[in-house]
Amino acid sequence: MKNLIAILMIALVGFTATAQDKNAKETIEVDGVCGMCKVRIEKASIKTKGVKSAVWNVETKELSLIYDARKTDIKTISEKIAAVGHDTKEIKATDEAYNSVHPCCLYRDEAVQKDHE
Ligand SMILES: [Cu+2]
Repeated sequence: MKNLIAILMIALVGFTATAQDKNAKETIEVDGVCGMCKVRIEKASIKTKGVKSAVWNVETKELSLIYDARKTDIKTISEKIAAVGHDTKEIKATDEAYNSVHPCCLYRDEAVQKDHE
């Protein structure tokens, strides 16, 4: 009987994990400095197929995501963000993409970082 309960528990946990795939929640680090960066980062995330919600916090540099894990993953989302010029922990933006952002958003520049403090 105990074994049966254990099996049921494992099955239940497994089922719950599968059910959550549709609404996977994850927070990743994304570099940026201002409200314009916020709009750019969130837009790039939301435009990624499978992403349901994306909220970036300028203070903590954290991007809170809700996405369908069957359709996309963190790597894909990170690539989309890097493509519009923002570094993520996993994927760095190319210099070309980085230089395409508004001059006040050049977050790798120390002077710009100071400006936004
Ligand atoms: Cu900005």
